[in-house]
Amino acid sequence: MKIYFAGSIRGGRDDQKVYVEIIEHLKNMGTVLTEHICNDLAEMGEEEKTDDWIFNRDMDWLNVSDVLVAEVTTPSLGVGYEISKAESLGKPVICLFRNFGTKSLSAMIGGNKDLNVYRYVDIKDALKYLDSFFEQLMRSQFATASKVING
Ligand code: 6K6
Repeated sequence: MKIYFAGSIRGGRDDQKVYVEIIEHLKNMGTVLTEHICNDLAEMGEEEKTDDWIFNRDMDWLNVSDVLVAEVTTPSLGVGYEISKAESLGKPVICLFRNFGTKSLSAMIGGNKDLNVYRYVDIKDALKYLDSFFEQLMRSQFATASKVING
C-alpha cells in the first residue's frame, strides 16, 4: 500500500506534531511516500529545491499512490490541490479535520461526499478511523485482485 500524506507546509506549520503522529501510525499500514512532511524541512534540504522540482516529484508520487490521507485543519493551497488531483485520478481520499472550535473547514472539502471527511477532537479517534478505513480498503483491493485472478 503506497500512502500519500498531505499536510500544510507554506500554509503554516502549526500542526506539524499532529502530522508526526498520523504518519507514524500510517507507517504500520504501508509506505508513506511523503514522510518528510512531518520533519523539519529546512534540515532535509527541502527549502533548496525549486518549486518546479517539488511539484513534479509530488505529482509523480501522487500518481503512483493507492490512497491520499490529508490533515486539513491548517488550510493549505497545496493540500487542497492535492485532494482535488487525487479525486480526479480516482484515488480514495481521507480528510482529517481537528474540530477544536476556532477553525472551520472549507465547504469545498466538507461538502464533498466523495471525500471521506472525518472530524476529530482526540487524535486517537482519528487513528482508529484510519484503521477501519484501511481495513475496508485492503479488503476491497483483495476482492478486486481475486476477481481478476479467478474471473
Ligand atoms: C520547505 C519550506 C518551504 O517550502 C519547502 C519545500 N516545499 C515542499 N516540499 C515538499 N512538499 C511540498 C512542498 N510544498 C508543497 N508541498 C506539497 O504540497 C506537500 O505534498 C504538501 O501536502 C502540500 C503543502 O502545500 P502548501 O501550499 O501548504 O505548501
